[in-house]
Amino acid sequence: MQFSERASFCKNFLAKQLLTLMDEKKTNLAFSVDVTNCQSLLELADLIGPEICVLKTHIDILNDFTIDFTKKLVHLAKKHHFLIFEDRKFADIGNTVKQQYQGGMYRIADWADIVNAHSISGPGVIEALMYPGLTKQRGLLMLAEMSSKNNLTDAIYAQKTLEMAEQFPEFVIGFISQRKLSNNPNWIYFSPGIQLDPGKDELGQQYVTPHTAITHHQTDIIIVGRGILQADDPLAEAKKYREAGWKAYLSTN
Ligand code: S5P
Repeated sequence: MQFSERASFCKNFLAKQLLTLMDEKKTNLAFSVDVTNCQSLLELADLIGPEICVLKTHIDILNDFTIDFTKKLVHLAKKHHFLIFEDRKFADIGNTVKQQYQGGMYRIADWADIVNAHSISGPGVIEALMYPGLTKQRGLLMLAEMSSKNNLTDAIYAQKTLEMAEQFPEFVIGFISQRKLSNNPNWIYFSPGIQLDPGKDELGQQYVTPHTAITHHQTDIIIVGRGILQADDPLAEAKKYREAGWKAYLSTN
């Protein structure tokens, strides 16, 4: 089913917006802009923005963060039509997570369209994020599986995460996973651990190609970090990933 058709099955506004955006912009590439200073992040977002549907951040690795930076990032997201995904991986009890989402110095709920959470602490984490999140038209991804070697997210864990998400379709938009988990077309699957050359890094990360992730594992969005960041020409490399991801999507439709 095409992304645009799937939008009508989504109960969350942002999920519909994302699927429509992907179809219109013809990209299922998410760029993981894992750099440590604000200026580099903004320059890369401006450069790679036209190629992507989602820009993924790790706000807590920036060494010169200011709230003003988030305003500039939101401006770039509007300029290039991408959504901002803060890869915060919330994993605590609901009461703590709610404060981590709305408060502190990062004020994530104010600028991130999408955040993600581990299911390890139970559905309270979703409820905690949902009340502030829905008032700002945000969406949540649940971490059902991880890309790293010997991780603990086995098939039972992934299935239980799916069942937890099924209780909150108005807020959960999909999963961080290595494969499709359900036949319900409303879920959007984001897969990290993607490079054009499969392999691994020295700290347990494992890579498959865009083709394998989308055609064999039936995921939707490829998350690429160092595959683009460490290239001599990040823009040219992003275009290669975009093309590989979109070609694989078209081959399944
Ligand atoms: O299972 C996971 C989940 C995530 S969100 N494995 C991951 O690698 N990630 C994130 O995706 C990770 O935190 C990093 O920001 C990105 C992958 O980066 P790369 O440089 O290995 O492509």
